[in-house]
Amino acid sequence: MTPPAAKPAANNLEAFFMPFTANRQFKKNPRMLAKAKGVHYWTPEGRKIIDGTAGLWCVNAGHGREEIKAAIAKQLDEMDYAPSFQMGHPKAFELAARHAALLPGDLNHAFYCNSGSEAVDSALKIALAYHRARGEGTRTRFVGRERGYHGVGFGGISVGGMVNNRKWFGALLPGVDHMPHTHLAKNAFSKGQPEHGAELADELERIVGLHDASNIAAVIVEPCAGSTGYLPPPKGYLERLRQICDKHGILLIFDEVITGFGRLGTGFAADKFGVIPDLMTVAKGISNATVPMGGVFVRKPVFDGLMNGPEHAIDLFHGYTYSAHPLACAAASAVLDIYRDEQLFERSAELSPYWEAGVHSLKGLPNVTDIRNLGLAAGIDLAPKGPVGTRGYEAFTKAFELGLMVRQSGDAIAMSPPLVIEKAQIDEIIDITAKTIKAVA
Ligand code: PXG
Repeated sequence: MTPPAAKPAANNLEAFFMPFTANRQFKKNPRMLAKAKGVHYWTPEGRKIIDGTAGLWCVNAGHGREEIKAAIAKQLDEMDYAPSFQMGHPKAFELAARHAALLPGDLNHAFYCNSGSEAVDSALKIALAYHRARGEGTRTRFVGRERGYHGVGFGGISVGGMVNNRKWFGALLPGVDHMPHTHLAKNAFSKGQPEHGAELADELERIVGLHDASNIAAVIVEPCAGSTGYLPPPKGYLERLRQICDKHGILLIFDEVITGFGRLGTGFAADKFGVIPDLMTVAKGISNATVPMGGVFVRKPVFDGLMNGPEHAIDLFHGYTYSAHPLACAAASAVLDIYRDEQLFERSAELSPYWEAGVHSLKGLPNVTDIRNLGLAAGIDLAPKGPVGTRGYEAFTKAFELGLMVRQSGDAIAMSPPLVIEKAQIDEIIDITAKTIKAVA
């Protein structure tokens, strides 16, 4: 059958089953984006929207980067696709070596996939296979955290802790425990890392006491929780998790899908906090969202632990058709050049105090119950009005109407502008956010 000709979007909204969207509501009153450049989007009618969220926390180097476009186009000319199973192409090896050099400590092997969700499931599987390869195959349990977001695969929703992402889907992974989240009322309006809550890491000891470490494969946390409304870790918390994992031979996985590639003013949260996980998941900023890509960075001992089988045998029975896709590798390499040449991680650090002052200036506006920030991102809690999420959704739509893109999680709004943002544009974001908050009072 000849595929039907595409109709203009405005006449044809029905067929697209939109992800994480109130489909019927959206289609009655759509918010369309048609063009993007730098830190702005434009609607089809030509209305300019400042991108307060780097897309979905992913366009760290700003939109429409010519260097990335050129690298992708060149790669497409040279070779559109090559398999990575028992074959290779140079860009994959080049990219992995560059990532290894960029990452802290001995996080020096890179496994590639196509999204953060795949990265999480890959990391969980690597953890299981590693323990089994060392003769500790009883280590099958995972520990996640309440309010954690680790994508939408069955592994990710099982270790994740966001109720709506779990409750609809019945068959989660067995053998998962959750530590408590770290969103404490007594930390309200903290600037940067909050003072209270390091002791919440000790919950891991309680879980070890319940199951015994010999049954636990790994702990996974976002070093700074993103989707739940941006929760920087309490001072000392991640250090304590690392110590407890070391004591019990449990692998520590940092999900850096949001924090990776400059969001916190360092390459990775691991650099920021001086805590090196055994496995790190990334996506989003790895390719500046141009070509979908995710990855798992693996410490040397974990990689080596999987290299002990017969040399002719496959080391890990896991991978994707598009693992290390040539277009993604070309894009990711061009992105690394931009991060380096424009010193964007450093820029993110330099702008952070200005950003912090800006977001905390919103304290005192109606219904603002907490403001949190770290690096170039922030979360603002608004007091609920009726059912959870009502005021948050109103704020999200109001901001869009006023020319700003924010993210909503329940009644919290989160912001994470591209790292190329200018101070005057930060002022504009704060100004529109203030107007939005007043408008939804
Ligand atoms: N881990 C973390 C920490 C994430 O933030 C994923 C895994 C999954 O990545 P993929 O590429 O499979 O979507 C994410 C994704 C939001 C929002 O509004 C956050 C994400 C995705 C969409 C929206 O906060 N994070």
